[in-house]
Amino acid sequence: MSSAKLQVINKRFFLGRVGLAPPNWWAEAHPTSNLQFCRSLGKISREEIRMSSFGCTRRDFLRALGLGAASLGLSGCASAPAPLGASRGGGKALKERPNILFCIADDWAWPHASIAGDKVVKTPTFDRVAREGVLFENAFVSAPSCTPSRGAILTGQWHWRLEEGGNLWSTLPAKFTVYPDLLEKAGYHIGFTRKAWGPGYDEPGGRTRNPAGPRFKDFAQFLQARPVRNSLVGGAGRGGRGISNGARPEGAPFCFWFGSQDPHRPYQWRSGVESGMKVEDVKVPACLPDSDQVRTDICDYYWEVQRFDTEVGELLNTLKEKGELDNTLIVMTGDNGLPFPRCKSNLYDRGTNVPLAVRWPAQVKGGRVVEDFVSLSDLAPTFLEVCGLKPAGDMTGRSFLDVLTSGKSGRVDPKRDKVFTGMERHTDRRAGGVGYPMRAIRTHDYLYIRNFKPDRWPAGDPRQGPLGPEGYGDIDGSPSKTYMMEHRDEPGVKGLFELAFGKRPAEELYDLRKDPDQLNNVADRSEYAKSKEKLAAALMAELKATKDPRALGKGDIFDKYPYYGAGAPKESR
Ligand SMILES: [Ca+2]
Repeated sequence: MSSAKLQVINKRFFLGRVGLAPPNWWAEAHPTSNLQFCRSLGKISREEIRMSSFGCTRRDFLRALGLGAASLGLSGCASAPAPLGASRGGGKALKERPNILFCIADDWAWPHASIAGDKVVKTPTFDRVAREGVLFENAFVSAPSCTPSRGAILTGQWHWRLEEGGNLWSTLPAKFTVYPDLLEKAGYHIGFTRKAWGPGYDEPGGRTRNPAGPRFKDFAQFLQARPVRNSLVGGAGRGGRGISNGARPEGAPFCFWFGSQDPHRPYQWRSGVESGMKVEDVKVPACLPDSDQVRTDICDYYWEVQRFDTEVGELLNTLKEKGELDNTLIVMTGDNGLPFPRCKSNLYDRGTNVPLAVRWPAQVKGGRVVEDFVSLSDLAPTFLEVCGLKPAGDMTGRSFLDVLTSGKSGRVDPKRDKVFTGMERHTDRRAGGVGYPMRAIRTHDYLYIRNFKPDRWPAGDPRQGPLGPEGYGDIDGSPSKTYMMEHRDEPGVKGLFELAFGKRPAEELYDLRKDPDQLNNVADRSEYAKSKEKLAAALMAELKATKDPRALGKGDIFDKYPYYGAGAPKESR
């Protein structure tokens, strides 16, 4: 039976078994077992399907705001239309703080949106958010892998600072502050639905709930102003300080995380084509071979991108009905690139450059396209500033609220001329369960990658083995992967196969002015020696300044952390 067929069967099994939307993240460490997924879901149910009888009144809420102001150093009230940061004081102004709706797709890459020029995928909601807000062309994840990418978003830190949280299928130690907790302390009603931080386990890190907050069945339930019973609602929070019992206190602003599992694999084969997409119109990324099978696979990916887009559109409609659309800061983005060879789990743009649009008409002039570099680890300090709070002291991300409110397009902040990315362990599909450590600096003209262990296989070991039916485990099982493996010796595939599946030198440099697709490594060419030296120095300076263990000679620790995904030794689960 083919891998694609198995994936579809697995998806149906889950739908019937748990009665939820397809939980694709289980397949992150392809292949895994149904039993294992259900066990992990059961774990979530035990830990997170808990209700608190604690009610939060309006007075409690306002008191919480006051306490938050004292302990967190509130700079003032961001109340429209007053200038941001202006202090107006008083509960009323605090109450008028904006809501935040954070919508994150799973494995959605730039530029796969119609507003970015893609002729096949249709993303009317993203286009609207971008058109009425700000579209960022150069938004990059910290790591092109679910868990560390989401950890960086929540903590506002580079993922290499997050210890175990720098790896896929890990835990996020409780000592790392996350923005939802800070907003909750300041009186915000917080929560998430579907995929938040993860995949991984909260408990080993000392947490009693997902770092994104309490879990809710959906956005409508989250918005209810009365306690919710008999539902997937998170617990009271660690240390007894949590206040969420599912109720939205009257007048409280909210911060909600909508984590779609789209367009993570597996896909329904030919779902895109059967919905009317034409394979001949697909623009195949240059790192992939041009074949009907790959084009069909891309259409299936697009089909799930569209499902995410449609669902976010429904959330916007809900906000409009409640009269809260225009004082809600809405963000649409993705956690890493598309799940295809040399894309996701790689530091090339198709792995790290994600769509990002921000809409907040109360304070942000729309209709703008910004070229500044933004890391998704900048979101946490941005959210905090938007809500009148200061970033936590350990955050390495930098608020881009000034860019949002500048009213400008193009290159706005000269300091935002570069971004950093990195990768530790994705799957455990190398001998010894080690990762493929890399770090990169991306500027407008160059992409420089440092591979710290060039003797290892970037995409996972090629061997067949008991851990999976095929090797190269860091590449999600897919029709495109299968096609490349089966045609690896053919002209038109051979070179691309080597780039995606083969080993790589310690340094890679791509001249984006001549090679925007990042296929020709010029790291060894003398005419680039000076540029390479400058980029390498800037990269290492940032890594050292932010105490990256990999740059301090202590990077092997990342390979020693437990891996909680499929195929992991029993004792580490
Ligand atoms: Ca992902």
